[in-house]
Order: sequence, then C-alpha cells, then structure tokens
Amino acid sequence: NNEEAAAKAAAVNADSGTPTIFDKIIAKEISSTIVYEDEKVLAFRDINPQAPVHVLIIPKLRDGLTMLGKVSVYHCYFSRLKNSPIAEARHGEILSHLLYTAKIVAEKEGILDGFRVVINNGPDACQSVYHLHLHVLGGRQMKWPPG
Ligand code: IU
Repeated sequence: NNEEAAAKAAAVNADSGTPTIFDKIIAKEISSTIVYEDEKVLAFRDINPQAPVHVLIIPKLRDGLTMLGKVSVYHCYFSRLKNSPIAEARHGEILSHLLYTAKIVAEKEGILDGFRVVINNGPDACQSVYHLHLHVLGGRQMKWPPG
C-alpha cells in the first residue's frame, strides 16, 4: 500500500544519506525565511506551520545525522536501514547546539511563556525529511498528549 511504499522510500533515503530538500535550503538554492543562522545551524520557518510560530532548526553539516536513533522494526523489513546514519557520540556538540538554538529562536520569536521542541524520529513518528531537525512550536496553547 501507499503508506508502506512511502515508509520504504523514506527508509532507503535514511540509509543512503542522500541529500534532502534541507541541503538545498542550506545552500540557499531554495528560498526560506531564515530566523537565525550561525556557522553550524540554520533556523527557518516551516512551510506548513502547525502553530503561529513554527521554526525548524537543522545542522548545516548533516554528517550522518538523519535521525536520533534507529527504528528497530524497520530492521526486519528493510535491511538497508540497518546502516541508517544516526546520532553518535561525536554528534554531542552539535546536538546541544541545536537545542540551545531552540532557546535563542524562542527568545527572538517572543514565545518564552511556553513553547515546544519536537523531533520526529522515524516513520512511526511521521518523520518525513531525513536530515535531523528540531521543530520549535509556539504562540498558542499546546495540548498534551501530542497527536
Ligand atoms: P518531519 O518531522 O520530518 O515530519 O518534518 C519535516 C518538516 O519540514 C514538515 O513540518 C514540513 O512542513 C517541513 N518542510 C519545509 O519546511 N519545507 C520544505 O520544503 C519541506 C518540508 I519538503
């Protein structure tokens, strides 16, 4: 079915570390509304915002960072994902920098009264772009649990 085909396509993409649309956004081949940028990270507005403030924060150098962790079920069905690039010890610094950037973005966007930082990891979490990214959401009352 469609869902399985999409998951498989995503799995293959995750495994191979092929460029995603985010590489084009980093290279500024595709325009985006940049909220914050330094030498290591880029923060830009999500094209399909789920809250008044919806910013994505990504590492400029993906360096194998497609996801935080592996999705075990996909090991069974799609063996290629066994080698899926995920966070490793060397990524500690960039991971903390991404999270600290979430605070900078929240300050700039005026949402310090409350905001949410989300990482969708893998198909079960509806990850659609396999270049690790943080969602910063705010400007409205959030609900829990998230959908
Ligand atoms: P996800 O966690 O992988 O599902 O999030 C990917 C996000 O990237 C999603 O919220 C999209 O709306 C967003 N996005 C974007 O901002 N610009 C794009 O060109 C594409 C996706 I493709």
